[in-house]
Amino acid sequence: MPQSLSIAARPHAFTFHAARTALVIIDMQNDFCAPGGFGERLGNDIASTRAIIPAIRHLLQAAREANLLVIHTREGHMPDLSDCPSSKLKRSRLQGAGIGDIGPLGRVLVRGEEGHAIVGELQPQAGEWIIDKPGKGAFYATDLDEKLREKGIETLVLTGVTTHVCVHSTLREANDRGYECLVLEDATAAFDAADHQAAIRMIHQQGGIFGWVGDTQSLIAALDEK
Ligand code: TIU
Repeated sequence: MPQSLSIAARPHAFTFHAARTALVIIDMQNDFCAPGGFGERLGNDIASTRAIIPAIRHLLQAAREANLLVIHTREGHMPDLSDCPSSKLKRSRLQGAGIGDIGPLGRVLVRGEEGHAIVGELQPQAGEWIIDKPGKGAFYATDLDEKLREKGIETLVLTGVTTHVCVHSTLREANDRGYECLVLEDATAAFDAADHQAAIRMIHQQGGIFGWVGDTQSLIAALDEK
Protein backbone atom coordinates (compact mmCIF):
# COMPACT_ATOMS: atom_id res chain seq x y z
CA MET A 1 0.00 0.00 0.00
CA PRO A 2 1.34 3.49 -0.80
CA GLN A 3 2.01 5.76 2.15
CA SER A 4 -1.05 7.65 3.30
CA LEU A 5 -0.74 11.35 4.17
CA SER A 6 -3.10 13.36 6.33
CA ILE A 7 -3.61 17.10 6.84
CA ALA A 8 -5.88 19.23 9.01
CA ALA A 9 -8.87 20.39 6.96
CA ARG A 10 -12.56 21.18 7.25
CA PRO A 11 -14.85 19.43 8.12
CA HIS A 12 -12.25 16.91 9.33
CA ALA A 13 -8.77 15.60 8.50
CA PHE A 14 -8.10 14.92 4.85
CA THR A 15 -6.21 11.69 4.07
CA PHE A 16 -4.76 10.87 0.67
CA HIS A 17 -2.19 8.80 -1.21
CA ALA A 18 0.19 10.98 -3.21
CA ALA A 19 0.45 8.41 -6.01
CA ARG A 20 -3.31 8.56 -6.53
CA THR A 21 -3.63 12.33 -6.22
CA ALA A 22 -3.45 15.10 -8.80
CA LEU A 23 -2.96 18.82 -8.31
CA VAL A 24 -5.41 20.62 -10.58
CA ILE A 25 -4.71 24.28 -11.38
CA ILE A 26 -7.85 25.72 -12.88
CA ASP A 27 -7.80 28.51 -15.48
CA MET A 28 -4.84 30.51 -14.13
CA GLN A 29 -4.66 32.21 -17.51
CA ASN A 30 -4.32 35.82 -18.61
CA ASP A 31 -8.03 36.02 -19.39
CA PHE A 32 -8.75 35.80 -15.65
CA CYS A 33 -5.55 37.18 -14.13
CA ALA A 34 -4.21 39.91 -16.43
CA PRO A 35 -5.42 43.43 -17.23
CA GLY A 36 -7.56 43.51 -20.37
CA GLY A 37 -8.59 39.85 -20.12
CA PHE A 38 -12.07 38.33 -20.06
CA GLY A 39 -12.41 38.64 -16.26
CA GLU A 40 -11.64 42.33 -16.20
CA ARG A 41 -13.80 43.01 -19.28
CA LEU A 42 -16.71 41.36 -17.45
CA GLY A 43 -16.40 44.22 -14.94
CA ASN A 44 -14.25 42.59 -12.27
CA ASP A 45 -11.20 43.63 -10.27
CA ILE A 46 -8.46 41.06 -10.96
CA ALA A 47 -6.45 41.83 -7.80
CA SER A 48 -7.83 38.75 -6.03
CA THR A 49 -7.06 36.32 -8.85
CA ARG A 50 -3.51 37.67 -9.16
CA ALA A 51 -3.02 37.49 -5.39
CA ILE A 52 -3.09 33.67 -5.29
CA ILE A 53 -0.31 33.23 -7.88
CA PRO A 54 2.49 33.01 -5.26
CA ALA A 55 0.65 30.38 -3.18
CA ILE A 56 -0.04 28.23 -6.25
CA ARG A 57 3.57 28.63 -7.40
CA HIS A 58 4.85 27.45 -4.03
CA LEU A 59 2.48 24.47 -4.05
CA LEU A 60 3.36 23.64 -7.66
CA GLN A 61 7.02 23.41 -6.70
CA ALA A 62 6.20 21.08 -3.78
CA ALA A 63 3.93 18.96 -5.97
CA ARG A 64 6.67 18.60 -8.59
CA GLU A 65 9.19 17.58 -5.95
CA ALA A 66 6.72 15.02 -4.56
CA ASN A 67 6.03 13.66 -8.08
CA LEU A 68 2.33 14.48 -7.91
CA LEU A 69 0.51 14.51 -11.21
CA VAL A 70 -0.02 18.18 -12.17
CA ILE A 71 -2.93 19.24 -14.37
CA HIS A 72 -3.43 22.73 -15.77
CA THR A 73 -6.78 23.70 -17.29
CA ARG A 74 -7.61 26.57 -19.62
CA GLU A 75 -11.08 27.83 -20.49
CA GLY A 76 -11.41 28.87 -24.11
CA HIS A 77 -13.06 28.31 -27.43
CA MET A 78 -12.06 27.29 -30.94
CA PRO A 79 -11.34 30.29 -33.22
CA ASP A 80 -14.60 29.68 -35.12
CA LEU A 81 -16.49 29.61 -31.77
CA SER A 82 -18.17 26.35 -32.84
CA ASP A 83 -17.77 25.02 -29.28
CA CYS A 84 -19.27 28.12 -27.65
CA PRO A 85 -22.97 27.85 -26.87
CA SER A 86 -24.94 30.78 -28.29
CA SER A 87 -26.31 31.42 -24.79
CA LYS A 88 -22.78 31.96 -23.40
CA LEU A 89 -21.82 34.10 -26.39
CA LYS A 90 -24.91 36.26 -26.06
CA ARG A 91 -24.43 36.88 -22.34
CA SER A 92 -20.75 37.73 -22.79
CA ARG A 93 -21.66 40.32 -25.44
CA LEU A 94 -24.37 41.84 -23.27
CA GLN A 95 -21.77 42.22 -20.51
CA GLY A 96 -19.31 43.97 -22.87
CA ALA A 97 -16.87 41.05 -22.91
CA GLY A 98 -17.90 39.35 -26.14
CA ILE A 99 -16.20 35.98 -26.56
CA GLY A 100 -14.16 36.10 -29.76
CA ASP A 101 -14.04 39.92 -29.85
CA ILE A 102 -10.65 41.58 -30.25
CA GLY A 103 -9.20 42.89 -26.99
CA PRO A 104 -5.80 43.95 -25.64
CA LEU A 105 -4.86 40.25 -25.15
CA GLY A 106 -6.08 39.10 -28.56
CA ARG A 107 -9.49 37.52 -29.12
CA VAL A 108 -11.34 37.13 -25.84
CA LEU A 109 -11.41 33.56 -24.46
CA VAL A 110 -10.17 32.02 -27.71
CA ARG A 111 -7.60 29.22 -27.81
CA GLY A 112 -4.11 30.24 -28.86
CA GLU A 113 -4.55 33.92 -27.99
CA GLU A 114 -2.50 35.74 -25.34
CA GLY A 115 -5.50 35.87 -23.02
CA HIS A 116 -5.80 32.10 -23.18
CA ALA A 117 -2.20 31.51 -22.07
CA ILE A 118 -1.37 30.43 -18.52
CA VAL A 119 0.29 33.21 -16.49
CA GLY A 120 4.07 33.29 -16.74
CA GLU A 121 4.66 32.32 -13.09
CA LEU A 122 2.75 29.03 -13.44
CA GLN A 123 3.93 27.79 -16.83
CA PRO A 124 3.43 24.04 -17.27
CA GLN A 125 6.46 21.78 -17.48
CA ALA A 126 6.96 18.76 -19.75
CA GLY A 127 4.87 15.81 -18.58
CA GLU A 128 2.17 17.93 -16.95
CA TRP A 129 -1.27 17.75 -18.45
CA ILE A 130 -3.00 20.70 -20.09
CA ILE A 131 -6.75 20.30 -20.38
CA ASP A 132 -8.42 22.74 -22.77
CA LYS A 133 -12.05 23.05 -21.87
CA PRO A 134 -14.88 24.95 -23.53
CA GLY A 135 -17.03 24.85 -20.41
CA LYS A 136 -16.70 25.88 -16.82
CA GLY A 137 -16.21 22.34 -15.55
CA ALA A 138 -13.01 20.53 -16.56
CA PHE A 139 -14.87 17.26 -17.24
CA TYR A 140 -17.36 18.66 -19.74
CA ALA A 141 -16.33 17.93 -23.37
CA THR A 142 -12.81 16.80 -22.37
CA ASP A 143 -11.08 13.44 -21.89
CA LEU A 144 -10.07 14.27 -18.30
CA ASP A 145 -12.11 11.54 -16.58
CA GLU A 146 -10.81 8.83 -18.91
CA LYS A 147 -7.19 9.96 -18.44
CA LEU A 148 -7.50 10.15 -14.64
CA ARG A 149 -8.98 6.64 -14.47
CA GLU A 150 -6.24 5.27 -16.69
CA LYS A 151 -3.68 6.78 -14.33
CA GLY A 152 -5.43 5.48 -11.18
CA ILE A 153 -6.09 8.95 -9.77
CA GLU A 154 -8.78 9.00 -7.06
CA THR A 155 -8.17 12.33 -5.34
CA LEU A 156 -8.03 15.87 -6.71
CA VAL A 157 -6.54 18.96 -5.07
CA LEU A 158 -8.31 21.91 -6.64
CA THR A 159 -6.76 25.37 -6.98
CA GLY A 160 -7.28 28.30 -9.33
CA VAL A 161 -10.07 30.57 -10.43
CA THR A 162 -12.79 31.39 -9.90
CA THR A 163 -13.89 29.60 -6.75
CA HIS A 164 -17.62 29.87 -7.36
CA VAL A 165 -17.52 29.35 -11.14
CA CYS A 166 -14.94 27.05 -12.76
CA VAL A 167 -13.53 25.60 -9.52
CA HIS A 168 -17.02 24.76 -8.25
CA SER A 169 -18.20 23.39 -11.60
CA THR A 170 -15.15 21.11 -11.72
CA LEU A 171 -15.60 20.12 -8.07
CA ARG A 172 -19.23 19.17 -8.66
CA GLU A 173 -18.44 17.22 -11.82
CA ALA A 174 -15.64 15.41 -9.97
CA ASN A 175 -17.97 14.56 -7.06
CA ASP A 176 -20.51 12.93 -9.31
CA ARG A 177 -17.73 10.86 -10.89
CA GLY A 178 -16.51 9.56 -7.52
CA TYR A 179 -13.34 11.61 -6.95
CA GLU A 180 -12.46 12.88 -3.48
CA CYS A 181 -11.65 16.59 -3.60
CA LEU A 182 -9.66 18.97 -1.44
CA VAL A 183 -10.10 22.66 -2.27
CA LEU A 184 -7.39 25.01 -1.03
CA GLU A 185 -8.92 28.18 0.36
CA ASP A 186 -5.79 30.33 -0.11
CA ALA A 187 -5.04 29.00 -3.60
CA THR A 188 -8.49 29.71 -5.04
CA ALA A 189 -10.11 33.09 -5.59
CA ALA A 190 -13.22 34.80 -6.84
CA PHE A 191 -13.27 38.40 -8.01
CA ASP A 192 -15.53 39.20 -5.05
CA ALA A 193 -14.54 37.98 -1.57
CA ALA A 194 -18.17 37.24 -0.63
CA ASP A 195 -18.49 34.84 -3.58
CA HIS A 196 -15.26 33.11 -2.56
CA GLN A 197 -16.38 32.71 1.06
CA ALA A 198 -19.81 31.41 0.10
CA ALA A 199 -18.30 28.94 -2.37
CA ILE A 200 -15.83 27.67 0.24
CA ARG A 201 -18.58 27.22 2.83
CA MET A 202 -20.68 25.20 0.40
CA ILE A 203 -17.89 22.64 0.13
CA HIS A 204 -17.31 21.72 3.77
CA GLN A 205 -20.82 22.18 5.20
CA GLN A 206 -23.08 19.13 5.78
CA GLY A 207 -20.10 17.04 6.79
CA GLY A 208 -18.20 17.88 3.61
CA ILE A 209 -20.97 17.52 1.06
CA PHE A 210 -18.51 18.23 -1.77
CA GLY A 211 -15.28 17.36 0.04
CA TRP A 212 -12.66 19.14 2.13
CA VAL A 213 -11.27 22.66 2.48
CA GLY A 214 -7.62 23.12 3.46
CA ASP A 215 -4.69 25.47 3.00
CA THR A 216 -1.49 25.33 0.98
CA GLN A 217 0.91 25.43 3.93
CA SER A 218 -0.55 22.27 5.49
CA LEU A 219 -0.46 20.42 2.18
CA ILE A 220 3.08 21.55 1.38
CA ALA A 221 4.23 20.43 4.85
CA ALA A 222 2.70 16.99 4.30
CA LEU A 223 4.25 16.66 0.83
CA ASP A 224 7.66 17.77 2.14
CA GLU A 225 7.57 14.97 4.75
CA LYS A 226 6.72 12.32 2.18
N1 TIU B 1 -16.57 34.77 -14.60
C1 TIU B 1 -16.01 33.94 -13.72
O1 TIU B 1 -16.03 34.19 -12.51
N2 TIU B 1 -15.38 32.81 -14.16
C2 TIU B 1 -15.38 32.31 -15.42
O2 TIU B 1 -16.03 32.80 -16.32
N3 TIU B 1 -14.57 31.22 -15.64
C3 TIU B 1 -13.78 30.62 -14.65
O3 TIU B 1 -14.11 30.66 -13.49
N4 TIU B 1 -12.64 30.06 -15.03
